[in-house]
Amino acid sequence: MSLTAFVTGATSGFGRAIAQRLVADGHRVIAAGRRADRLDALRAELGERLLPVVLDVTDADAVAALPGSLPDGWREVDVLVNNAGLALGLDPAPKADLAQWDRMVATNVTGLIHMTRALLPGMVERDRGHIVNLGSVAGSYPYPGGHVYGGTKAFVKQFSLNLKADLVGSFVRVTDVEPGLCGGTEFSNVRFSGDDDKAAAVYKGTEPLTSEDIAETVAWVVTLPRHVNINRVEMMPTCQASGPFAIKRQ
Ligand code: NDP
Ligand code: 8X3
Repeated sequence: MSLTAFVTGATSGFGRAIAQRLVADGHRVIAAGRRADRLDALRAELGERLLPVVLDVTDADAVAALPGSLPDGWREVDVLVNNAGLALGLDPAPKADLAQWDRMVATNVTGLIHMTRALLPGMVERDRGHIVNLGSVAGSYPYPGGHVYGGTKAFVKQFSLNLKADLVGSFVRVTDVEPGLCGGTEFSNVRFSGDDDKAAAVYKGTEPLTSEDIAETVAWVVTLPRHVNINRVEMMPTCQASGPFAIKRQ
């Protein structure tokens, strides 16, 4: 069955790979992000089964207007992939930049809930749909400097589970995909404000997850029979594990 998916943050990393994978599998994708040139390139690469939509998920008015503003034939969204998101900084909480904290909340939490609220009613009305959220292992396991980023992803996890509680009895599904260390995206370049050497050092000597691994997971959960809901998928590369408690001894 061919699906119509709306993928936020499709200009880079996971979002782009998810768009590429879903189109390759015969689905149609509304690809959203702020960088229009990247969306145009994706459209040139993938053809008419990809619809580029320039969208900042923190623009509440633009998000609220979405259902009515999509072109005819693209309004019945089967799958929303809430992927747009970012981490900013890794300084300890007392030194962290409050503006960066606000931006993470505005994008990872407020943007994600507004997108969901905009597209969910149509799914419920059609009794068919799937919200796939990009959480993170950072939403379950603490690490120094993870403060607000991890907090936003813990929100995404619990919001996903609570959405499911409201949707039980319908055929609208909810999945939280929670990756760990994943290379080949702009995630760390953004986190370290364009310091590419610092970003590259995060992955040095590792064999991290790839965007294609995440796309594979998304492609899997959205094509399962409608009676199967994968609630959470926690993924780490083989080279990663959760750490021990920190204990400061005298
Ligand atoms: P990238 O930085 O490569 O991609 C992030 C995407 O989000 C870009 O396409 C960017 O598009 C988009 N985006 C950011 N802010 C906004 C906004 N305000 N409005 C619309 N789009 C926005 O990162 P990843 O692909 O690695 O990350 C994707 C998601 O996966 C994020 O939610 C991240 O937290 C999560 N994640 C990442 C992991 C990793 O290790 N890479 C691990 C676990 C989770 P544009 O700038 O064009 O708007
Ligand atoms: C991204 C993974 O460990 O950098 O969510 O927080 S981590």
